[in-house]
Amino acid sequence: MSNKAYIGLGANLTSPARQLWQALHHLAALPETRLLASSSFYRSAPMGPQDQPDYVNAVALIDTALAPLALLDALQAIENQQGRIRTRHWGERTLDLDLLLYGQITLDLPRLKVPHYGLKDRNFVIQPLFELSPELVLPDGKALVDLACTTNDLVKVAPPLCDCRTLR
Ligand code: PH2
Ligand code: MG
Ligand code: MG
Repeated sequence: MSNKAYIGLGANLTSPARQLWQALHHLAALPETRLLASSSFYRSAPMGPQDQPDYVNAVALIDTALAPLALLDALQAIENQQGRIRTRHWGERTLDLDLLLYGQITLDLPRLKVPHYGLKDRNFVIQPLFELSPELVLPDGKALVDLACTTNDLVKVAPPLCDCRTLR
């Protein structure tokens, strides 16, 4: 194992918080992977089309031996298992799992860009990431704390999962 990866979780359909809990269980059950921590769950207004429900977002930290593309396949399998249907761009979804960071690796493949392209300008990613790892430094040398959001448009909706061993 020993590749630390951060996964962004988001949902705005069919009991979003329940979708996130279920996704955490699925992450914990991935082969060659341990779920180390989850942030709190945060509610926020939708980015993109406004005629869709609010989102619930969180970030999980895993330790994995899966290579980045194998991990991406596994994340997409979990999305599909939880009824993901691809509709419009930035549209509503039962579950979105984004590979945000994989150690200090930078990847620019047709299927996968790491760090995730939206990481730096989405409060619903930065805030839960900061909750988990306030001292995080991105592969480009930028400290997460310097991206910290000034607006406070996220509302905490669930306490942090302090002990991820209950999900193993
Ligand atoms: N995801 C989207 C589109 N818009 N808005 C919020 N607040 N949170 C999301 O996770 C989100 C979004 C598509 O990935
Ligand atoms: Mg996304
Ligand atoms: Mg996605």
